[in-house]
Amino acid sequence: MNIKNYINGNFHNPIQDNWLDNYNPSNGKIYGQIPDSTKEDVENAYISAKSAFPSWSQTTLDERSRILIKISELLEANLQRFAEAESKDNGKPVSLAKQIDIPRAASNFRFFGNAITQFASESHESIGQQAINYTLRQPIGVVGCISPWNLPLYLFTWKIAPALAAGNCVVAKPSEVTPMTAYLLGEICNEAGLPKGVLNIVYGLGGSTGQAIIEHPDIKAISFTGGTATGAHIAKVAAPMFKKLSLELGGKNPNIIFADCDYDDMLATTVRSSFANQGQICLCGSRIFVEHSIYEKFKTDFVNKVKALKVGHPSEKDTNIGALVSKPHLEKVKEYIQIAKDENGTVLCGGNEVTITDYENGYYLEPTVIEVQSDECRVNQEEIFGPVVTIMPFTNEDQVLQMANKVKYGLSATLWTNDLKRTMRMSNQLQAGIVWVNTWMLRDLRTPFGGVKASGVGREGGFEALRFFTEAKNVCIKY
Ligand code: TXE
Repeated sequence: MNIKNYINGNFHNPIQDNWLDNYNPSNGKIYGQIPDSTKEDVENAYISAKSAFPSWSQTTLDERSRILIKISELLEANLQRFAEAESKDNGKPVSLAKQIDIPRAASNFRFFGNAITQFASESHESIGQQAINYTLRQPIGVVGCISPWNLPLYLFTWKIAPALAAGNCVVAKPSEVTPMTAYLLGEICNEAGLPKGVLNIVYGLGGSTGQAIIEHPDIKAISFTGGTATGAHIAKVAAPMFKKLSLELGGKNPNIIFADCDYDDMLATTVRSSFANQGQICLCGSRIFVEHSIYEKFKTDFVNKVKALKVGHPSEKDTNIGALVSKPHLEKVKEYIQIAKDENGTVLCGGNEVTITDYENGYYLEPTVIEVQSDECRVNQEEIFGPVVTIMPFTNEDQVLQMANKVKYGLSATLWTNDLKRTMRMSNQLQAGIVWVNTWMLRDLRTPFGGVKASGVGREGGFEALRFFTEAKNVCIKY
């Protein structure tokens, strides 16, 4: 199936007629092609967005909200089709896409469709100066949204929905590795009555299509989720043009387990926070630190549970771990397992590729647990972004806090304890944008989402996202 650029409400071949292959990770086969879009395609998308802006930015909140909620309903009505498409493109179990990716993509549209009706700005009376100030929150114009391959539709819509709700028009690019559900979204937007040109989706490589978006002089804001190196590059390109930037980048998140936690809950959740989506979630707790007194017990129980996870074809109902997203990514993750061995880490389970009958060329890897000797080894410092976690014991709060913070990243942290004072102390001191206590990935879309240090700048979610996608203008009236 060939994917086409979605520009001005229509589907177009790329101007140069160059195409890229699209792979199915579950069997390693090419199953379609996507546009290898150039600067000219991006320019067309921009022109379409620019033409739609005057009208869209003046559309009533009621009307914008109605359309966004309609998109959400149509996504829900097409759950099975979208979940299967996401799984085929990404390798994730269909069951996961059905339970998480697609419902959350629908929630993004519903949430921001509602949120915009509640978004208000401030007014300040300058007492004694006979003046009143009020702040306008105006849409920026044409904005760029660039998303990664791990949660394709979920993260794509996480940017697009607030951008549209705030009255902007969008030029968006999904990852070239997982373009399919973005393509299907175009059809749904038409069906929902989103006016032509309000959303434009171009497909292609980061270095060319993505680059054309970030260096476009009139695309004034970029919302990006992806690797830290790409984020740094985008910041460099965007800074001299004074673009607004929201960058959600990599993570190497600590999962800190104290002996006083609810053990069974912790164990079940830790399996999930380690290996959900084949470990390809920026929020996964890939560094597990366990209090010394329960370390040996945890090690045995955790490894047993991980060994019981079924690696299988994404369409099978009992599959826990599907395929990794691409061959190069599989190779990257395998390299890290070798690095761990070279660094004297002990592979407690996993570490090998898995061959599945009839799908021998799929990108399958066993969930892998590595016991490390030092928190400073490479596998404990660098983002692997696959089904690989490290474990090591700690003796006290100060020590684990220091280890948790001693990485370049700062996206999320998970803490397992029933000690309230310790919870408060540690939550204050963990260098992260998000701290989960006795849970993981429990999301409320009103909360700020993003990281510190090399995990990015800016916050998404709730009114933070609506603030990002608007410019504040103060009007001061003397009376
Ligand atoms: O991401 P890229 P990659 C991490 C993870 C992974 C690593 C690299 O560790 O192994 O990043 O993954 C677009 N201008 N994360 O290489 O390249 C690209 O086309 C504009 C964590 O796949 O950052 C895609 O749409 N755009 C992350 C998007 O950026 C450019 C999720 C992300 O791809 C561009 C994914 C450019 N010059 C990977 N170059 C998370 N935070 O969840 C690339 N792109």
